[in-house]
Amino acid sequence: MQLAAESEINFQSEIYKDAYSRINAIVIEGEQEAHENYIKLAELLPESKDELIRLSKMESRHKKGFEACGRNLKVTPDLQFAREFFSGLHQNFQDAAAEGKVVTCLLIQSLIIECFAIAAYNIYIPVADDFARKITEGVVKDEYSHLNFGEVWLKENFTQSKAELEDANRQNLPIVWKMLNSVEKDAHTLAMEKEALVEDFMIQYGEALSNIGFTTRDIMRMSAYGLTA
Ligand code: Y39
Ligand code: FE
Ligand code: FE
Ligand code: FE
Repeated sequence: MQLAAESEINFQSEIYKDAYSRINAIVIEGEQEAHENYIKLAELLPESKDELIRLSKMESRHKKGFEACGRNLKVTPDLQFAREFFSGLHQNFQDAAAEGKVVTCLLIQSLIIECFAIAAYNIYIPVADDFARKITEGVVKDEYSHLNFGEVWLKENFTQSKAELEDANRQNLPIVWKMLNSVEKDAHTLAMEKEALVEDFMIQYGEALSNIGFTTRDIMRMSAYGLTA
């Protein structure tokens, strides 16, 4: 594995900082939306309210950490870009929440977005500046616990959730591939390769679906949605 300290990455270059203004904004906006999504989930799942409020507070801390990473590099995050980046998943989460479709909300936030975060943070850590690496190492541990919440709830409610999960996967997985394509170039500037992001995402997401109760055959079928987006 190549470490940033041994590499050619110039964290002060205008090219790096320009790409960072978008990737850093995505992470800040993502953490803010994750904070709001867990508050909404706490309303939808009153029996898990305290735990979900705890997760929402972790997301706020993550946001503060990543804001500090941007300040450290003297980068202004492009939050307008980031809001557009998340708009598809954001709208689908809002629509599902309004209809009380808690399974869809959990698939979007606790499976898809958490797996996306885990993949991005795992790939970023070895190529991050020292300050951001320490922050991101702390954050990624939390994200595994958020993914675990979704896995445990969906596993316990698998039989009655299966059809809605398949439907929500079909609607939302293609959006993830579009999101990845739209940041491929900026990620590359930060020494994060799209192929590595896709691979890590698919491993996390496939493992999550397996833990919930889907068969290998189901997972193959579900993973194929939107790969050509
Ligand atoms: O649960 C969470 O904390 C997730 C909101 C954070 C999402 C982070 C999304 C990262 C995507 C970055 C793409 C970089 C190539
Ligand atoms: Fe987070
Ligand atoms: Fe999270
Ligand atoms: Fe390259």
